[in-house]
Amino acid sequence: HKNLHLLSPQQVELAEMLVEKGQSHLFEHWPEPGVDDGEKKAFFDQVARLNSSYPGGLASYIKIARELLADSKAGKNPFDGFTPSVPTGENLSHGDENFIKFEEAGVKEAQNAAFVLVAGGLGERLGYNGIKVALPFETITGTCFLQNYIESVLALQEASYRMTQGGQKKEIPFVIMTSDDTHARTVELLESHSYFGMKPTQVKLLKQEKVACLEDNDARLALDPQNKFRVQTKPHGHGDVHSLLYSSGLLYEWRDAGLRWVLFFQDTNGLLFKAIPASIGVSATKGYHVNSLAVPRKAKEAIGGITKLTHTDGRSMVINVEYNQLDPLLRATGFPDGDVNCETGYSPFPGNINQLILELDAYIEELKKTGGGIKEFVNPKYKDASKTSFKSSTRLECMMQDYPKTLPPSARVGFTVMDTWLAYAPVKNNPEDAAKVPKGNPYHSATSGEMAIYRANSLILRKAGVQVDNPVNEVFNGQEVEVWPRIVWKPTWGLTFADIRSKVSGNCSITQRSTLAIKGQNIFVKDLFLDGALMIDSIDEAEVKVGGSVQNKGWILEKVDYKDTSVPEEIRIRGFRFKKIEQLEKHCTEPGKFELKA
Ligand code: UGB
Repeated sequence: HKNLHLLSPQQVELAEMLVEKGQSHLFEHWPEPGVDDGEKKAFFDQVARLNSSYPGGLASYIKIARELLADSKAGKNPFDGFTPSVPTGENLSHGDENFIKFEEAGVKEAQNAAFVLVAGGLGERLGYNGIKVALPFETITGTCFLQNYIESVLALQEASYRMTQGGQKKEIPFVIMTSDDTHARTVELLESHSYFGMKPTQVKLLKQEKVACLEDNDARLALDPQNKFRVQTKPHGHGDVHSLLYSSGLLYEWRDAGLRWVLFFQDTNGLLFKAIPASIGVSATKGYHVNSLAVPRKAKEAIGGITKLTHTDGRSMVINVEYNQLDPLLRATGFPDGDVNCETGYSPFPGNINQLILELDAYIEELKKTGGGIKEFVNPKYKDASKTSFKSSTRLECMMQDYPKTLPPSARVGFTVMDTWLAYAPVKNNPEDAAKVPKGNPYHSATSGEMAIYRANSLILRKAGVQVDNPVNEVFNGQEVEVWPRIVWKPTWGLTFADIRSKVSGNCSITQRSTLAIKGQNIFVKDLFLDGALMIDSIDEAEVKVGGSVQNKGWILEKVDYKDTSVPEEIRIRGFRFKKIEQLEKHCTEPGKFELKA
């Protein structure tokens, strides 16, 4: 009370609300007026931010926290009354007629889509010091994830326009959700690379705020251990993306511009855009309000399971059950073995890769009701079985894939299963943890993430008729991986399978020790024999035919240990680097037709 005169009327109101909600411990230690007054004001500035950035304000946050903490203490099962079963969805097989048909439909429809990248996470499991989107997704060209995403969206935009000639040329909106942990470095990455070729106005950044930490079951807010004039805060989770999009007004802008789809995706999946065209095609053809991308899941893999939940009262929904909840849910509902593989060698529940396609109109209608608020959860780490105190403060969290939980039964919620090799290779685990992953389960590391790009590109070229050598097995950073020929291309070269098939012909073959980089839209590979390294670069106005026999010493994969700090972090976390001995390099910088016959 002695300090009240320091505060504005709005801040006084906030202080009263906090006292009323059992939070007076936040001020108990405050000294006399005149001491630390600046800090006291800063405290209220922070509280005002925490209040305004949460739907319903702090009062609502505290109320929900008390309820969820009470449920957690009582051991209440969040799936009470629900029985899980395996849902049916669309299963796509890369390269077959159906897949090609969906890809074509998807590219046509892509100009009516907006892309939203959630990149507010620090990636604690990976432990990388930079932001994850700045990591190279492959180290032949050193292209980072963000560049790959932006170039893929631009390639889709062009391809979509080409397919609907005569229509208006649209820019596909690209949104990045950041947080205090990633915002400044994301802006810096974009600005220092001229937005990787995208117009700066086409990119929008939305920053998520952290939420207040809770120190006990009464949801008393925790003070920051470093500064007793601040509330401690932690990330609220990727679910924030919905309320941020809604409050930004972008959804209405997009609807007015005639858009139909919003695609959400994560920070480190270098394969993702190989699956995007076909999955937009599925959404458009099936008229799905919600379409989640999935891959076959190994039991206990750290990806959620897409599950049909049927309630005793008759309700049912198809929803992600997060990886830490699937096992207890199964055990509690008559599956005593829990999360295990079935006879196929995989979990019967498809694995959620958190790539969602939402139909814009239905999305707006839902968000009008919820404001984008997503059902939250709390995961306190208790000191002991009495569950009365926590080891460290906790907070409410939410996940973007929980969006369908509030949808009416009439909503068309589906999912699309693709081959893992085509669609999913995230970089989430540090080398030490990856090496401990049970044999047969994916590592989800920088090593496996990059090797997966080479495998996918090799397999796709094989399907397009190229003779690509088999891989060899090698161990990097304690992880055994398949090493395929190292092949990469720019998204403008091969966005869809039909594109790729139209660009390779004749008798082509690539040996296992080869490295190939195709960096130009109109590069046509015919009768090429590659045994070494070949890099071709061309401007869009050039048409280049490449063939003949290329043989050189090539690029060698050299092992590096992740503990060797003399090697840059983004390289040593993969366990290898390229030693460039010899290569054939061609740059076509003039418009016109060229033939390169080695
Ligand atoms: N992220 C944010 O933008 N803000 C946050 O506050 C937190 C994260 P993780 P997670 O596909 O592999 C998810 O940490 O949460 C971004 C799904 O829940 O990489 O453990 C962050 O930057 C799970 O069902 O993953 O697991 C990143 O881009 C499964 O599908 C994204 O959110 C799994 O991903 C995911 O964050 C998967």
